[in-house]
Amino acid sequence: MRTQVGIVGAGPAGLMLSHLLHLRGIDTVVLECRSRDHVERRVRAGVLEQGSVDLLVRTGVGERLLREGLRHEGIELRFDGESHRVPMTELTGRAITVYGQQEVVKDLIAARLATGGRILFEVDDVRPGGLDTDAPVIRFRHGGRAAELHCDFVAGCDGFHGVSRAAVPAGVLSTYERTYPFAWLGVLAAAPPAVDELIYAYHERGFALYSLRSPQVSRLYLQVAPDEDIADWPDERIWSELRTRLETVPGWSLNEGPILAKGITPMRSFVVEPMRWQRLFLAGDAVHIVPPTGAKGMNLALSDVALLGDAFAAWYAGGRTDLLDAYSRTALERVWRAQHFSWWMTSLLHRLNTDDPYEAKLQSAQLRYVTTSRAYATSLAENYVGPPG
Ligand code: FAS
Ligand code: PHB
Repeated sequence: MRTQVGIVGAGPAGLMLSHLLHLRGIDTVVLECRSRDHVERRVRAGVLEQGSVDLLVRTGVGERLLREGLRHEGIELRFDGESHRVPMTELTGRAITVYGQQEVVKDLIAARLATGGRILFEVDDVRPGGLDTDAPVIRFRHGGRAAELHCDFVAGCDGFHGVSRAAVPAGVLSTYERTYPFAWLGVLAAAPPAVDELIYAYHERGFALYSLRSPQVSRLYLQVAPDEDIADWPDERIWSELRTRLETVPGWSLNEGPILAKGITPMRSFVVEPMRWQRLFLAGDAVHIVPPTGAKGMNLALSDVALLGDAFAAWYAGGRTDLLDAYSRTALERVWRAQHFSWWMTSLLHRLNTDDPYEAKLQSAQLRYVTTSRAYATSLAENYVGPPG
């Protein structure tokens, strides 16, 4: 097989890059190790920054997002028996949209297949090679047969556990990481959300988040120990803990309902630099991970490939290498801003060391400052809604 840009991974990064390059007349092939059904059903992120919404809409894949997405102009911080709204749109002029990552993936797959895009699902043994030549080859197996994809460039969009990052020779990449002493237990429930906007709750037993997917479906999270086993969390225990941590203001209660999905996600901050080696360009979770407290993961992935799409387009249009050469440096500026914000939001809202009363007092003081200082609230808001598109 032959293409111009070989893309490994059909998540938001890989699919969006394929779509953006198609719009510029650049041919791609996307290699995905899971099935189409799996990637379209995988429940993950839920919040799109204004810039991500604008990107999807202006590139023609935002029609269902505009119809079904839920535009939110604020979030709520809940602590010490109080609830405080951060009026993000009033403070920044921008909003967020709640729209499940799996919906973005469905829309992008549909758009690519409708325009003749080549996405090979259920491939295995993917091995990018020749990355330090001008003729890379991705070897893989599909349908039980060995295959080769000859291309000009390889985009590694295969997530944290993918193979692309590992294709870079030892000694080239610098790794920056932090692990956290907790994980998130996430549930998807057939329960009408009892919220108009997201609630981030700080509680002595741990963090809780009340999000949603539609007027009929709630998405909720609990801070749990890093080694928790989901088998130890029957539905009733989940709802009991959510009630304890969220029902802390008079007259308010959450809505329960059948749990459709539940899982535990580890928490880590992770970046490798640079985001490029020769003809390999890394994007999204393949090259950075943030704790989801700041709702940055998917948005960063889309931001990376928006840059990469412009850089490939400049190369194919006129042989320009300046944007390709600048990709890593430019992307990392946004990545590190999001890394800091995600760490800050996580540190603010989670019980980090339950034996340290001083830490809890600092967190309460910072939460009170966020909810009483317009300047500090604006700082949170502009990081949360993301930069202008
Ligand atoms: P992805 O991981 O989405 O996509 C990579 C793709 O590559 C996958 O489809 C994978 O199957 C494929 N792949 C992997 N190895 C391959 C190989 N060897 N060959 C071919 N294909 C391969 N972010 C938030 O903002 N909020 C959240 O609540 C949130 N929850 C999350 C929960 C979980 C369990 C996980 C893992 C992540 C969560 N994230 C969340 C982060 C998530 O949304 C990512 O930021 C987002 O998926 C990044 O998109 P991609 O970079 O495309 O990577
Ligand atoms: C979600 O709805 O899945 C979600 C929302 C906000 C976050 C993380 C996850 O910070």
